[in-house]
Amino acid sequence: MADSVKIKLPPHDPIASTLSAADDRIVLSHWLPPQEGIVPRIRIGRRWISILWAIPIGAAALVLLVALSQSLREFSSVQAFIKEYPGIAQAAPSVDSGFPWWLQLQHFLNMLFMMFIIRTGIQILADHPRLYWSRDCTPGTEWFRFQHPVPEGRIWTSKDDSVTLPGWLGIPGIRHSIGLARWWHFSILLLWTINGVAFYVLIFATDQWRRLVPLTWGVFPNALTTAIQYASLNFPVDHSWTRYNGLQQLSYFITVFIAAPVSIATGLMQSPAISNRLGLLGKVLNRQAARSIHFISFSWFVLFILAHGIMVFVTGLRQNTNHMFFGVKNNTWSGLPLFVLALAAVGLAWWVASPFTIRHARLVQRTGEFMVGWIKGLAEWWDPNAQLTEKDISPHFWPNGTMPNSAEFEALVAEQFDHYRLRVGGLVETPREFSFSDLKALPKQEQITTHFCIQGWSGVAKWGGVPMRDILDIVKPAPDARYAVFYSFSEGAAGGGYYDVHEIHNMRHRLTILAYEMNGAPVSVLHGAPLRLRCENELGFKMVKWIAAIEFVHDFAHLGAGQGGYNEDHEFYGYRMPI
Ligand SMILES: Nc1nc2c(c(=O)[nH]1)N[C@H]1C(S)=C(S)[C@@H](COP(=O)(O)O)O[C@H]1N2
Ligand SMILES: [Mo]
Repeated sequence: MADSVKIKLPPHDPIASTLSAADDRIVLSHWLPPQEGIVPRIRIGRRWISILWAIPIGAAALVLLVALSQSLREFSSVQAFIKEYPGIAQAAPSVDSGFPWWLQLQHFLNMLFMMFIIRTGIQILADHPRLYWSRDCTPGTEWFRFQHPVPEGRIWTSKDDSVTLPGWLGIPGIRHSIGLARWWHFSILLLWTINGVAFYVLIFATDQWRRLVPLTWGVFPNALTTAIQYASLNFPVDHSWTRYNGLQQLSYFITVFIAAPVSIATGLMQSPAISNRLGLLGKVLNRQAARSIHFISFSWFVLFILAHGIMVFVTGLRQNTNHMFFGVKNNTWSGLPLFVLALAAVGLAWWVASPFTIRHARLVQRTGEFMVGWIKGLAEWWDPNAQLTEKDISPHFWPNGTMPNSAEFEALVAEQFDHYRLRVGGLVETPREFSFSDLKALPKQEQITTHFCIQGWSGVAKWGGVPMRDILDIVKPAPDARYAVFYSFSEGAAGGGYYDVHEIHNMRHRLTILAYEMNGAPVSVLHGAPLRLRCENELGFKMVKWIAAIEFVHDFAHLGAGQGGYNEDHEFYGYRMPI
């Protein structure tokens, strides 16, 4: 390249030689060993109840419901009520365009996309298998978990907490494969959202919206009588070609116009760049609240898909598949083969998704970066301005990562970092070494902010340290310096030095600091002493702990496996991670 001829590149910081190459696929022997979770539990008060209870309770409730509905229908008043509200509101306008081809296509795509979205969503959840309402994620305050209680009396990192899923359930099922699951989740979600927007436009451009949008209060009594009729196993007359009954209308409406947008919004609100940007909304609907609502919305989708799937079969498979897979209103066999074909396509995708992801992990990462990298790039420019107050500081702050274990680092700890030197070099006018007291002599900045770990937990702490912009002013990066590389004293989980790359504009942000204090005390070794980065619009893994050196570079392709950081190289994360 022309510019590399012009400028003489300074040699890399010596620590760069500790970086390691990485596999382009998941090699299980290099990966975190598997660890089983437990059957999901929900906390009610102080008791943890296994969700397996839903099976007998649900079955008993179903039997009771059938018996109750059947006896209800004996009453003449109920019969009159059903006659008045037979299932479809009298005033509901009918749809004249049947099931057009675009609706069939969108329905199929939706089915295919949902398979990926749901499975990768569960995979993402398995990386921190606990749900909370409060942003600090203190162990014991969860309302849902499929992991044992957090062990006491030992360091239990968030990686220790992640669990393995079966490969048919999660994508790719492997423990701590959140990086890959997220690429799928976000890329397919982008397609799903495009499909959804096209669906909104098309249903309102035609008369199809009338199927889904209830126009009178009559939808409620009609939904009730539909439920009674279904539950009594004496189904109402089906008019799906032109009009949906009250129950269909309500459940479809909730799915399309409530659950889908709620899922998208609460998904985005789990991102540091977005949550920190939303002011009061980001505080009230903090990351854990958003994550819990995201999960509840997901549960609605799963229940809806189950119920919807069952109804397709029990209310007339041939007629239903003729509607949705062939667009005809008759009793021929035309739709069924296409339905079977569609199921086979989804089944095939289901079958290959996990093995493909394990084998072609780097490809999944690259494709994901291509699909949604631009959205992440845009989000990086959002100004993360959310600061909290002392009373928001979390009583518990999950630790994460692999601790340094070199003799060099131990010696530094033993003499309380007296001989610690932070090297700052690379493409800068004045490379420098800072002693710990040099750094402390610079103006100190304090901030109370939320930490967003990619795995799902969050925590609030007060950080104190040196603003990166002041370091930049001292060393003066050259005009062609585009990234700052942070090298750590520690190795990553699979060996090789831990490092991470940041866009230089993020280094000038007023909340980007090299923290040496946490909650008013020196940062502990567990949390990154002597120095750890705070960069408030990125996910936690980008905030390197135990910083040994900072280097400014034009490009990072030559570092490690070239992906822009240790987790990017080894765990297939993206180097821009504001979402
Ligand atoms: N050197 C180094 N820095 C690291 C890590 C690591 O493994 N090594 N883990 C990262 C991750 S994934 C997170 S969430 C945060 C955790 O910081 P904490 O231990 O203070 O919570 O540190 C980040 N910095
Ligand atoms: Mo993390």
